[in-house]
Amino acid sequence: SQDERTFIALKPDGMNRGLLGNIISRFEAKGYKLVGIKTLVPSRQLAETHYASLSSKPFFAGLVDFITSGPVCAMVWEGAGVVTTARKMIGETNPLSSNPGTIRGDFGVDVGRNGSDAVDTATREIGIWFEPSELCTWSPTASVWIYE
Ligand code: DAT
Ligand code: MG
Repeated sequence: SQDERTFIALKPDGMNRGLLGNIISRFEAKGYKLVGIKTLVPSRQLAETHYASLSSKPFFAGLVDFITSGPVCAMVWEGAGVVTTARKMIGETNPLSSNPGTIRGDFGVDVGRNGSDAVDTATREIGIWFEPSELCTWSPTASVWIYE
């Protein structure tokens, strides 16, 4: 459905490299709609909650150190199939396995970007990072050119 939403975060490496505009442009050009965005340095508690499912992994502490080390741009994007399609646009977790044309494939960063992997994960992640009042429900005037 057209009101499917996903959570997308650009981590400190991408923010420091000035990749935010390029990444927003890709989702915008695709026809997806930005309904929430903010820049913050996440607390350890926020990071640990976000990555709770990875807490037993050997890289967990390093991952939390990294994502709390600088600014993160947290976004919510909306549109048909956005959870699955955004994952495809982002590429594989390992940038070396990511196809050219994907964000990770094109920018080759080691831990570049994160996008929800399933609709239920997306709902959980959006709830961790955003208050409902921080999300904007709107209809772009271009919708008629994007959806039948
Ligand atoms: P994704 O970011 O593609 O959703 P994930 O949820 O499995 O991947 O992992 C979250 C982050 O953890 C990922 O962006 C980078 C880091 N990570 C994953 N696997 C890793 C590994 N084997 N070694 C180091 N960091 C890893
Ligand atoms: Mg993930």
